[in-house]
This record gives sequence, structure tokens and C-alpha cells, in this order.
Amino acid sequence: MNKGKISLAIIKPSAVKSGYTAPILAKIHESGFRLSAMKFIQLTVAQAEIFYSAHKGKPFYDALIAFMTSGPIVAAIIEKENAVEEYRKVMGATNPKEAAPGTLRHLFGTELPANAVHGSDSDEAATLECSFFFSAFERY
Ligand code: 3AN
Repeated sequence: MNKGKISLAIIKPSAVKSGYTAPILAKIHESGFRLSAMKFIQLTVAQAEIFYSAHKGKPFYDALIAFMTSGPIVAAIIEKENAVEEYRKVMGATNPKEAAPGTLRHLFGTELPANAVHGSDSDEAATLECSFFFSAFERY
């Protein structure tokens, strides 16, 4: 099966507040990704609920929505062959305490849900998530 070329990447509120936007973007660049769209945005609760609808009902859902709406995020579309899988390697494990040394979540995460970054988990999710944040006119 053909692997997709895009993933949505988000720098989460805690990492933006801590001033990690530039170091995280640098690491994404060093890992061979091309940036094709990017913006700062502060999600409303309604928007975050749409974005995380797959997690509705999970024990951490309310805390996740509160956290993701607590400040501005940086959303970006990043491109590389097999982007979803490649970016998940760069991010590391969901829990920063379990993320391998050198990964974004190890370097810049603290504890769940503040794991510094989001990445799409499938090509289908990447397509949906990139369209959620960016219109065709914002993608280069
Ligand atoms: P990933 O972001 O690695 O794809 P998901 O999709 O399972 O992981 O989780 C979505 C987000 O929900 C995570 N990025 C994290 O912020 C939060 N989260 C996941 N599991 C937990 C948990 N056990 N406790 C608190 N927050 C969590």
C-alpha cells in the first residue's frame, strides 16, 4: 500500500509557553521534513472537541480538552515519504516518561497530557486533521 506524504504536527500549549517552538521546528527540519503550512491558533473548546472526538468518553478526555485550549498552539503540515510513521518516531512514546532519549516528547514533554507535540496516527487521520486546520489556500 502507498504510504502518505503528510502528517499534521501540533506544538502543544505547554511547549509553546515554554519557548520550545523554534527548537521543535528545528528538530523537525533536521529530521528531513518539509513544512508546507503553519499557524499559531488558540483552539476553542468546541474545536478541540471535534479534533479529539475519537477520545470522547476516555478518562483523560476532559483534562485533554482543558489542556489543549489553555493557550496558543502551533499547527503545521509536515511532508516526507511515509510522514506519519516517520514523525511518530521523531515524537517518541505518548507518555514523555516512556519516550526514548532524543525524541521530542523526551526533550520537551513533562507528563501527560503535556507531551509537547501531536502527530497524526494514520494517513486517513493526517488528511482529515490537515484539512481541519488549513484551507487549500494556506498550503504551499
Ligand atoms: P498520541 O498523541 O501519541 O497519538 P493518543 O492519540 O492516544 O496518543 O492520545 C492523544 C492525546 O491524549 C495525547 N497526545 C496526550 O496529550 C493525551 N493522553 C493520552 N493518554 C493519556 C493519559 N493516559 N492521560 C492523560 N492524557 C493522555
